[in-house]
Amino acid sequence: MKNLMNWTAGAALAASVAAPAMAETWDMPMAYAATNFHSEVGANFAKCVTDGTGGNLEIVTHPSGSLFPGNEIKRAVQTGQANIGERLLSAHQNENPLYGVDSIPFLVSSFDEHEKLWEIAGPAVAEVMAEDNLHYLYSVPWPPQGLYFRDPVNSVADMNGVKFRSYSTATARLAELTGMIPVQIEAAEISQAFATGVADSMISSGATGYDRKVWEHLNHFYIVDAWLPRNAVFVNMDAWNGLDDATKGVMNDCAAAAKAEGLARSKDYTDFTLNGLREGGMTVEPASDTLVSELQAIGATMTEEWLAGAGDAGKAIVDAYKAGN
Ligand code: PCA
Repeated sequence: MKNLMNWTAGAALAASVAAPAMAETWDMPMAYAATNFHSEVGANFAKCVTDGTGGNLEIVTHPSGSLFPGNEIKRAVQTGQANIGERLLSAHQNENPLYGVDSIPFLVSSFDEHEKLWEIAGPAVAEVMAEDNLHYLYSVPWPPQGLYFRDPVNSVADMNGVKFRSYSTATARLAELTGMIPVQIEAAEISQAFATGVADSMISSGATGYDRKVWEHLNHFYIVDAWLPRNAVFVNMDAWNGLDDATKGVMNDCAAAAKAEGLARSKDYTDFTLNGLREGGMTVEPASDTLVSELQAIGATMTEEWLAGAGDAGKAIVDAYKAGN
């Protein structure tokens, strides 16, 4: 109900918006399937802006990587090939470690902890985005990340040589440190990757496994709550600067509503999708104590590596987060 009211408030602002000289349409590339909650929230956001500007700024979403594949969306918006887009920022950690602040293993394991971290880290990430010619609008977390395997896994030794679908710098590093073979694959392609044996495992949320019906190929989901990565929505900086204040106001109100709706839906989707994996025939259980402690040791290595790369800015974020907990 609260979310609905936020959306209504965003749309209600519509009436008071002064009309820009010419109506514009902005294409919004998104990487995940139209039925995924991020994509649905993005579609609501687009409608909120379209309605809120009386159609003067129409935003049209293109889910499933149909306009640009996931790994090209950030560059497309930076260079103005698209004015707005959504992307999993941690896939760009190689460009700047701060993009991977949401993927430090075991730093946070719940939505509440994650939101606290993001309150501290978000402004710093927005600054990095501005250097990349992007204006940050809003972001939404995925549910906690767990491990998917075809065969049972009780320890890191069981992972040796397994082909592992990665989606970011941290996921690829996790594969290396556990002796697996990382293959970077966008979510839109994973059903095919599992069907053809290009990969036999991944780390992801219950949401992505459920959305892609991975029970057709994989049998085990181990709950480890490694981290909660975010999808961010951002605008080409020049396009943003070209908007009048009233339109920026509508965008900001719609972004705030989208952020709130996205967080609520991500939380709701967590148990729903883990149950969906069970109904699909998968075993869903906590990882063994051995596996948890081995993964924590690997997580400590990855945390050190991240801190070494992210320098003072990264250390300040982690210190501030830990001080508040
Ligand atoms: N799903 C996305 C990223 C994190 C998640 O839960 C994916 O697997 O691509």
